Amino acid sequence: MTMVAETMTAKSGSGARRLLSGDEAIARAVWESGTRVAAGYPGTPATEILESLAQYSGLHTEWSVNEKVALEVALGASMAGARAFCAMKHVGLNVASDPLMTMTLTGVIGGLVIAVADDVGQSSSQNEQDSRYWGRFAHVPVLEPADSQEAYAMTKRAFELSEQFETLVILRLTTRVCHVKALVTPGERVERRVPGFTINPARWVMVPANAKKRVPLQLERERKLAVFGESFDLTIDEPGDDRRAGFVVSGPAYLHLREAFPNAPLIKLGLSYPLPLERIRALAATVDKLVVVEETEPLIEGELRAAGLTVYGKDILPRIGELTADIVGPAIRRLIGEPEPAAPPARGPAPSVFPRPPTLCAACPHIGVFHTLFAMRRKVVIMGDIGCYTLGAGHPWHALDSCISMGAAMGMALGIDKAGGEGDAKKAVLAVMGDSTFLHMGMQGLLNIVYNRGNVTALILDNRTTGMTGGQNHPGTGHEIHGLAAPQVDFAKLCEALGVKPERIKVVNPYDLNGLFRTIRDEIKVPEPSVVITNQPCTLIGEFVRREAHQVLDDKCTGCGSCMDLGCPAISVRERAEKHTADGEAFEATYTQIDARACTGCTMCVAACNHGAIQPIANTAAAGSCC
Ligand SMILES: Cc1ncc(C[n+]2csc(CCOP(=O)(O)OP(=O)(O)O)c2C)c(N)n1
Repeated sequence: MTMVAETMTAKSGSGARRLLSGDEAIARAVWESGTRVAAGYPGTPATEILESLAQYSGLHTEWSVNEKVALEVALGASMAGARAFCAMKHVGLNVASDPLMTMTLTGVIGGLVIAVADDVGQSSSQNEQDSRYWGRFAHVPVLEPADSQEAYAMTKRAFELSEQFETLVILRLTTRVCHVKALVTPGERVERRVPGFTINPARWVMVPANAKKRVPLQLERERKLAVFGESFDLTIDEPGDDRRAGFVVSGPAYLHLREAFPNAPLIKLGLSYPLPLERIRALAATVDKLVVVEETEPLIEGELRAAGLTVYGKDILPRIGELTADIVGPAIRRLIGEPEPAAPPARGPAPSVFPRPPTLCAACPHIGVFHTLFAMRRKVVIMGDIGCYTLGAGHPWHALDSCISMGAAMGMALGIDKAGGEGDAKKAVLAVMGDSTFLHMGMQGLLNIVYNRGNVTALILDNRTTGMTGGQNHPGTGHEIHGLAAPQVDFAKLCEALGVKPERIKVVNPYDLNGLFRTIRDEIKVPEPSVVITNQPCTLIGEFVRREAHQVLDDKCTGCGSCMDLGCPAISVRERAEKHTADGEAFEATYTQIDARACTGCTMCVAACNHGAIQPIANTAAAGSCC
């Protein structure tokens, strides 16, 4: 029973159909559901949910410092009887898993929905994982939409379920559902009265004596949800007339299966946990073979086998990446002994696309850092982290030796420092991370370095944004989610508060390559924790000031290629030629050029060039006209 009273004071909405991405559709549904508090931390492919939600009024939206905090904010709001929402990418739920695993015991008051987006196919993530496991682990229901309209409808139902069963509900998304646009028919916002928090230690103080009493309730809730799932109307039975195979599908896999087999009987799971076992058994009894079509892990497949059903799944379908009709169709045709349809007429050779590896932007302040670290490569090991700066591991810098999880660089650096040993372990240890990453989970690691007397130099790359996910604000930017002014963290003072000595904290301009080199070189020599903070903004945010573009002067360029080593994408090779040194030794000279449209005049290449061959375009033009 919910304590939340619905007041039905609807605000303006729109019945007209709109083309929305899954993320936008979820935001709309969250708003319409009368949600009062929504929190999250950016992460592809979920970022746009909160970005979109922030444009609605009538609710508090925030970028929290990390996903654990976001979930705790949502729980607090729910405890006060408000509907609450939380969005994150799949790895974010790992971070939030600690409160998750106890919230499942307390349950919720106001409806609480977590949208968790799995990056199936790993377009922008450090791993591929299946968040549906959290539903099983935490004993909470999991809803799996296949497209934007379903994402919208299921979000609304998720709030209702959450209040009906007093449980948080997981809305499991994939990249395809989040980013593909489809037509959605939105409704109107329904305002809801918030009763406020009621003190109730037996419910909210999860000391063992209280928590133990909640476990049977949690299991009973799960049993009731299983019964409910058998008649849940967003789980759909589609009869079909082909009896050779019947399918159990969830999420966007449904669309791929339907494209490959329009007439196959199937159960499309809306609630994919708990499973509607009786409905699935009924389907199994009417078909020759039962096939589970699910992306990534053989989760449903395993549960059906455990329930005594004979099923096919990952023995015929891939376990990695997205499924498509081209993958599903042939695999199932082989299973049921159906010949492949005649191949469509050849369309000629596929157009070849020049491979373009990801790279840092022209004038990105991180370029100076990795150029500098490359120069001292033989003397340092560099624990890296996750953000735009992870590209420092790639060509031409090769100056990042790890990337595991957000904030991990600090702890790993200390581990390497303490382990000692020979070889690379004798080098100075650096930890590199971005400003958002530092605030997300890095600062605890720095505190740990200080506390345990580690000898690590931490580089905090403060570009005043969460660059990797498209430029979201965080407590270091001075702005909140709506772009309004907010208290701004002073990174130097924060590091001092964490115990780093003031004289060991240096703030540097990463475009000043010599100054940066000297600062890092000096700090790694000191046998105690030190911090180097870079202070130039990301080139893609409003704060960045574009200056005069530069060019390479042909008569001064020796073809040494030093400017290319910088890795700025505004600089490219114009011509290669065989040259000879004074000793007659042959070498390949690399004459370069600067794309004036991309160049922002950051001058890093001016410092990298030893021959004065790079100058502002205006200067050289002026010099020319003088003559
Ligand atoms: C637990 C977790 N949450 C979110 C993400 C998505 N993500 C990757 S890097 C990053 C932050 C990058 O910002 P910052 O540290 O400021 O570095 P920048 O990209 O600006 O260089 C985020 C949010 C993630 N990989 N893991």
